[in-house]
Amino acid sequence: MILYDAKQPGPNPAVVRLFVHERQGLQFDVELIDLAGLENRKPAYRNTINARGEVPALRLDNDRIITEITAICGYFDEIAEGDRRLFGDTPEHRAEIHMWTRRAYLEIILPFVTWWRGTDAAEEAYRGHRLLMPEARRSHRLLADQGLNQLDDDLEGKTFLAGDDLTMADVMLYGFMGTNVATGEISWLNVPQRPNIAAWFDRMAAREASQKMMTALPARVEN
Ligand SMILES: N[C@@H](CCC(=O)N[C@@H](CS)C(=O)NCC(=O)O)C(=O)O
Repeated sequence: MILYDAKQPGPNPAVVRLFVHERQGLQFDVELIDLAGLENRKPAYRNTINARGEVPALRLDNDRIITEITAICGYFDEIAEGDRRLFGDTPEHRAEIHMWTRRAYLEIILPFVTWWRGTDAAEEAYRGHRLLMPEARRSHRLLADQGLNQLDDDLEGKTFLAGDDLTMADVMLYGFMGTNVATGEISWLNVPQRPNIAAWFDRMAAREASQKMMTALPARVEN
């Protein structure tokens, strides 16, 4: 099994790395794709790994390719050794984790990523390989703030998004927020005016796995 990870700390690869470090019990090879050199947009990658030109991607032992970070993390959760499942272990818990993962993505991540895609930094990064929407910045900043305000209320009295234990929902949100706060390109994501998110963010940032997610995985993962 091969995970195509990014050489650079993009948020989507960071989500999978964070998942791998938190979940543990996984063994696979890693190949690094150079996003800065647009290796992911070249025919060799698009024709044999991911026609969408995106990273990460997972090649199974039967050569089948799985893309989309929730699908990759979900697959890893099923096959990993050990019983610390991050997608939940009962139908109710699984549903709750899916609910929070989806809310985090739709209400917060998608709006702020769309906002970011209207910046000069995004234009420079994609160099014409993605449809950017600078005209959508204002509305998506409002949407992201609305989602963050709601989450701040929702987190009152809670340790993690879906309760007392870290789950895929936290991995999803922190993978995106942590990488974007680190680059400093989205200064309004984590602010003291949203104290419950700020406390959750600090809790996440203090974890060893969160620090490791900024670095590409080694050529072989055996954790
Ligand atoms: N829908 C994909 C998104 C993956 C994605 O957009 N990855 C970024 C890195 S953070 C990428 O490959 N960007 C390079 C590009 O689009 O040229 C997923 O869930 O995995």
